[in-house]
Amino acid sequence: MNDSMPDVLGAGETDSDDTPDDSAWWQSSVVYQIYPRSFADSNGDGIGDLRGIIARLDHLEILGVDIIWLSPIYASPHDDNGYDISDYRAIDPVFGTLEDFDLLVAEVHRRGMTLLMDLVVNHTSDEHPWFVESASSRDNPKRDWYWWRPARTGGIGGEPGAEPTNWGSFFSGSTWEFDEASGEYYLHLFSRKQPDLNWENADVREAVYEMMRWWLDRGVDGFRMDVINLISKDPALPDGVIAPDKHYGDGFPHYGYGPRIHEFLHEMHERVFAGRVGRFLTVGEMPGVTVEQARRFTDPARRELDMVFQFEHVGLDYGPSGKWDPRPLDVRELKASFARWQEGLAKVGWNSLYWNNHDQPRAVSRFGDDRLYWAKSATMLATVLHFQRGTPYVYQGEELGMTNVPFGGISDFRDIESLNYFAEAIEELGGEPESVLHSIRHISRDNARTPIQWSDEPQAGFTAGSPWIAVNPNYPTINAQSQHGRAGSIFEFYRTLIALRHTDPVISRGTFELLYPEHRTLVAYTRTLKNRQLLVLANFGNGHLEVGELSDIELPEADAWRTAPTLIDNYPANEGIDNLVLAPWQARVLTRCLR
Ligand code: TEU
Ligand code: CA
Repeated sequence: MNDSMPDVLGAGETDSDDTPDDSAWWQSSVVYQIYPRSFADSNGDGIGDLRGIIARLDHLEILGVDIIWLSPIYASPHDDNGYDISDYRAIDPVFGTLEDFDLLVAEVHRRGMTLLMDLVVNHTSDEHPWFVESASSRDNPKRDWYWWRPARTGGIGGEPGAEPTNWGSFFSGSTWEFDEASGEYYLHLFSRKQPDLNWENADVREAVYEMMRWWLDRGVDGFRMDVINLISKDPALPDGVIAPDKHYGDGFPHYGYGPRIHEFLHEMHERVFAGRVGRFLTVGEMPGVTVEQARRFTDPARRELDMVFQFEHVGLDYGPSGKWDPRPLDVRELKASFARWQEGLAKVGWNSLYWNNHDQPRAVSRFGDDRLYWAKSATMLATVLHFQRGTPYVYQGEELGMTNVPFGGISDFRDIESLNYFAEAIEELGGEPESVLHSIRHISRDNARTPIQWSDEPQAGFTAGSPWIAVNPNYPTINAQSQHGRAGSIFEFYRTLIALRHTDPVISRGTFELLYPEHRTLVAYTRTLKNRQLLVLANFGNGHLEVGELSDIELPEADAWRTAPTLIDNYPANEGIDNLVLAPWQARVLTRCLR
C-alpha cells in the first residue's frame, strides 16, 4: 500500500446512486457518545457506571440512535479519566465488571443497536505492566515498546532543556519525562502518566491487534480510535519550530502524519477485520488531519478506516495563541470549513459530523445563545449538522440542550488539561489567576463532563451520592424527564432529525452545495439526490433574516422555495409565513422535486 494510489471511487460506496452497499451499513446511522463517568450512577458512589448505562438504554432507544460509542471503561488510574489504560482486557471496578459489560452488549444488541469501544493505543498508562517492565531496565525486552532516549547531546538528564526534543505536550510542559532510575527520558505527547507506545516495534502492533480481536470476539462492533494519526513518529525525532509566544517547539509536523501511518492502519485493518464475519465500524480521531489525508484514510479501496474525526470547525474560535485565547466564531469561516469537508469527501471517503464530545465545551453555549434563545439555537445547530452528508454524532446531554457550566474557582475543575494549563499559565507565564480562569471556564473540557441531567430530583437523578464533579445548577429546568414526549422539546427535535435520516436517502446520500458563503449569519445549503432536493436554511443570529431579499442570483427558483413544503422547522409551523424569512436562530428545511 503506498499513498500515490489514485483516488478511485471506493466500491460504489459514496457516489450518489441510492443503493447503499452493506459494507457501508453505517451511512444512514447516528452515533451516540457516552462518557461513562458522567452518564448514570447505579451504586451511589457519585461516578457513572455500566449498570447505570444499562438502566438508561431506553433513553437511547427512544431517541432512535443506532450506534453507541463508549469512552474508555478499562482499568485505569484515571489520570486522564480513563484515556490512560493500565489493563486493556479489564473493566475498571469503578465502572463494573466484565459480566456487567457482557450484559450491556447483550442489551444493546437486543435493542438493535451496536457498540463501539474506545481504542487508546497511541499511549498506555505508566502503570500498565508493559510500561512497568519497559521502565525496569534499559535492556528489558520491552524497553523498545516505548520511546526511550538519552538527554540531548551536552544536556544533563532532568535539567530543563536537556529533553531529547523541544516538543510541547498537549497537556502543557515537555513531551519528555526523565526517569532517574534508568537515566533516560520517555516520550508522552499527553500527560507524563500516558507514555507513548512505539509502533515501530512489530510486537507492540501485534499485541494491540490481538487485544482488538479479543473485544470483537466479545461482541463489540467496532472502535473509535483515540489520536490514531499520532502513532507513527519520525524516528529521527527532530526538534519543532518554537512559535514567538511559546516555550516549547511544535512537534506535530513530526508525529501528526508520520511516514508509516497508512501502512500501520492498513495492517491493522487486515490483521483485525479482514475475513471477520459481521458488520464493523472504525472511526479514527485525528487532530490536525487535512481533507486530502482524510480522503486517503477513509477511501474504502485502501482498507484503513471508515471515517475520521477532524478538528477544523472546533478550532475556529481559537485565538492566535490557541484554545485558551478564545475569539468569536466567524460563520463564514464555519461555512467554508463545512463546504471544504463536504466537497472534499463527496466522491471518496466519508465524514463524521459533530459539534460536541467529551473534549469540547457545549456547542449551544459556545456557538449558540444558551440564554435568550437556548432551545432555538440548540436545535438550529443540530439541524445545520444533521442535514450534512456524513455520520452525525450526538454527545450525551446534547439531545437535552445541556449547556456550559458556571464554574467558579480552579477547585471546581477536574480535567488534567485545564489543571495543567492553569498551573503553567500562573507559574511559568505569570498569568493573572482570574483572567486565566476566564478562558478556562469558557473552553474547558469539564463543560462537557458534568453529570447527565435526568430529572429535577437531587443531583439531577444522576446519583444517590455526591457526584465526582458538580451537577450543572440549571438541571431543574434542563433535564430529560421534562423533555421526553414533550412536543417542541430539544429531545423530541433530535428524535425527528434522526428519524428523517433513517427514512430519507437524500439526507445520507445526496450531494451538498453551499449557498451564500459570504453571508455573516445565514447558513444555507442544498442536498440533492436524483430529482429530490432539500434546502437547509439556518439563522446563526438573533436578528431576522429575509433570505428572499438577498441577491436572488444565489437562490435559484426562490419563488418555488417560497411555497415549498417544510420537512422540519425549529419554530412552530404557522400558516402563511414566508418560507424565506427566518426568525432569530431559526432553522427550516424545505423540500421539492426537481423537474
Ligand atoms: O483527545 C485528543 C485531543 O486532540 C484532545 O486532547 C484535544 O487536543 C483537546 O482536548 C482539545 O482541546 C483524545 C481524547 O479524546 C482525550 O479525551 C484524551 O485526553 C486525549 O486523546 C489523550 O488520550
Ligand atoms: Ca457508580
